[in-house]
Amino acid sequence: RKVNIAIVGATGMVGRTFLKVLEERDFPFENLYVFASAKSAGQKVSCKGKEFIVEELTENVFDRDIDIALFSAGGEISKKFAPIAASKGVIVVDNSSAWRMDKDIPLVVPEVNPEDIKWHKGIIANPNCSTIQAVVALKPLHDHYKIKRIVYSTYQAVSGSGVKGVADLEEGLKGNDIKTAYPHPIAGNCLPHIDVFLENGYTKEEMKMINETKKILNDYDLKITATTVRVPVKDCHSESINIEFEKPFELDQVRNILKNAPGIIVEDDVSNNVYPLARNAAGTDEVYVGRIRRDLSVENGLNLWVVADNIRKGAATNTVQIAELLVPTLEE
Ligand code: 11C
Repeated sequence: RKVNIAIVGATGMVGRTFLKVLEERDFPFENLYVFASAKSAGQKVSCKGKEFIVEELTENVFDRDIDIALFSAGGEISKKFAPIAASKGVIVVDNSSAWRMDKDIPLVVPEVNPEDIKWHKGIIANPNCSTIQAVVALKPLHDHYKIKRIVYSTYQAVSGSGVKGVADLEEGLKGNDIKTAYPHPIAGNCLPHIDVFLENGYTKEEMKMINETKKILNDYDLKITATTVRVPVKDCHSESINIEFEKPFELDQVRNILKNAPGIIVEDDVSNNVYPLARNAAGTDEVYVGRIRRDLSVENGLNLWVVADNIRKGAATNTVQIAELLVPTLEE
């Protein structure tokens, strides 16, 4: 069925990528509406060869016939406008962190827990980028060997901070250390600091990875710790993931499970220097897994290196994939 779709935050980095991904995947929309702040109203964006004029987001915009709205305009906008849209019969797929840990709201990665869209009450949350790529790799292994403990160490791209992060890196590389997104220069640095610090000493990004992983894998017994680091890379988050399983495994079987799992490309041939790289993953929708090897210090331990495009699979593509799951559920 052809659907009417809306984008909230259409002029932002993720919003523009929504348009690109809808076009690339030939998403079956009849009408597309694009909304943003008053500041961006009147701008033109394009999708599938047509131009669309950005309208100011107000409470009334959802009065028209919209089936699905993809939101990426920050948590405050989502908190206010997602319930308004849902109350008017629009299904919201929200890319912000506003609703992710709400127990009445599904948190979905289509390769991992597509069944969770069934219990939505009008809002579905899209996870944090660093969580999405991790759980795509972890899910098939959890199904086979049952994960006991995870240690995440991330190397995250500046595009995760939006245009300011990218500007800080680009200017820094030219020798101009502007600090619009971070408290320290990002060029030539690794900052063990993503989002704000919490009372427990972790950053919000670290706690998002811990809490969202448990919710998506629907396993609150998992023991997880995380250190998230911003690195001077423009696009794609890279992650070292250390896993301890309950059951024993063979490395060949792990490789096969990952090769056959949805959304994953295994790149693991160290004799030829082949392993996932941010520059290769940029602009693609898959999750790349390599450096597959035993953790020799514990029983049933495994190490992985996992890379994905944080703006695409980590945000826009995952949100559009959720919308694709919703299409067959819409009433005629
Ligand atoms: C980063 N993960 O790389 C963040 C960006 O909760 O959706 C996405 C924040 C979020 O800085």
